Amino acid sequence: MKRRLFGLIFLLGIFFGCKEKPAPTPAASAGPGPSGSGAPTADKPKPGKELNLFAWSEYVPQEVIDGFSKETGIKVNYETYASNEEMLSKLLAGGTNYDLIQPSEYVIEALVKQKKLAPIDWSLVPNFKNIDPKLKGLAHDPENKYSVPWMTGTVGIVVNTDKIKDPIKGYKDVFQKKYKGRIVSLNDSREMVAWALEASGLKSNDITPENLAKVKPMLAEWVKLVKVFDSDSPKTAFLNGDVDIGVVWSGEAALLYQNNKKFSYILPEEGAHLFIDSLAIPDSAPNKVGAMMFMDYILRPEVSKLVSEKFPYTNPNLEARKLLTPDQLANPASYPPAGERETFRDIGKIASEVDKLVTDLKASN
Ligand code: N2P
Repeated sequence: MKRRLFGLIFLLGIFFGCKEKPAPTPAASAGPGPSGSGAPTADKPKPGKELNLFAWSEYVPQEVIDGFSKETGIKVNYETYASNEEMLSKLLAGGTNYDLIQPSEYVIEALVKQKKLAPIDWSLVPNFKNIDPKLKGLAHDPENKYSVPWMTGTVGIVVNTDKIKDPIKGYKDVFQKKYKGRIVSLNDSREMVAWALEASGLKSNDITPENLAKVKPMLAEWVKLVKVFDSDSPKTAFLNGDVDIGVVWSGEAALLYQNNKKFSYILPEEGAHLFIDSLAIPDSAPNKVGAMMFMDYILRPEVSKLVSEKFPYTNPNLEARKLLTPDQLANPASYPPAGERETFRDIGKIASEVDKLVTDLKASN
């Protein structure tokens, strides 16, 4: 286990530490941009027979995979991960054949800088038009060349209000001694460091050696209070009655709220951030055409609706949103009040320090 973690931190260090590569020559598959007017080619490029999808756990409904396979005859192999860093370390270690990955914005930003993603041929992904324009042209993919938003969301606090009566407003109210052994937390170093920064009045992207040293004592206290670290399915600890409070992905919170209104969702008052998880194609992908077909398939409103039903994050597909029920749209975890929220940025080589800090604190607990 230790060796694996060391390997992960080492790889992240090398990856994020790399200098930006010089501008690439455009890939042969690059087609017109989403707003381009390139004429469709007469012969459609042919996909490979299999598609290797490497995506977050609890995020891609089997029904969607089956529907795609049935229609196209392409077999989908779905492998899961529970953090961006886990995905990156496997991708960078090589020896894999991933056609599609599903990173968050800060990892897309890093992968784009490192020229590790294949440009998308938008003539094969016309349904990109369904994506909320507010999610286009953002810092991680300014020219919309490499990524298709899957879901967006926030990270917030869930409270079982049958069990906890105190008002809970922010991270500091969660990580209190009196709740020791009743807390679930995402098992995610970048997230935890961001919470501690926000709880210290700093910005989630202000990750410097000094700021890491500043939040270390707070994080050391926090990890001692946590009963369950789980990024895959933190809702389970609530449903089993193992915990009464915690910090989780908004989609997990939405499922809890759907199950029982006693599970309330609170955006931390110290500051909440937004994540944007997108599909992207590694430059080494053997089946790029199949990957783009999958992108277009999940962008169909009726398919995207299935994703929202199973995993109720914030759907970035405006046409799909029209198909959701008033109840789904009223779920406060799925569709929180609008607000200016930061997204994580690529922080370069200090990413490995973030991982090491939290990993070490957990190990010494
Ligand atoms: C889905 C995880 C959501 C990913 N299980 C948050 N970036």
